[in-house]
Amino acid sequence: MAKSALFLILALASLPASAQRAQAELACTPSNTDFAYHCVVRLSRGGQPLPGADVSVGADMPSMPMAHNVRPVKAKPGKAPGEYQARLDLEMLGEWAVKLRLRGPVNDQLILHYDFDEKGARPVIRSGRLPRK
Ligand SMILES: [Cu+2]
Repeated sequence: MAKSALFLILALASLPASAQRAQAELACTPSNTDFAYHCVVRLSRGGQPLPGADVSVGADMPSMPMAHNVRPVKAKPGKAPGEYQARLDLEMLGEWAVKLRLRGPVNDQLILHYDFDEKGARPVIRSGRLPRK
């Protein structure tokens, strides 16, 4: 049991970059329209930028299930490799779960929790505690 677990860990650690999960971060600035943001998605895998992906960006509010219906938008390639641009038309400020659907060099789905305010968006950090009400 312990031996096979160790083997699994070693096997995962030696996976090539192409087999690692994609990672994403968001940088958003407010647009002239209320609750709409210009966002840049940075995709990477194994520490390297991940260009050439088909990226669609959706959003939902974890605290308000079913209350919002933000249609997923297709992101356009951005200025640098691994960057993608999308306009996110959110319906209010607060914590959103941004859902990235990736197709192409990777087929994956990533959920990013970000707090949107008048200035932009910051990742939601949870210190292992229950979410505050
Ligand atoms: Cu809401």
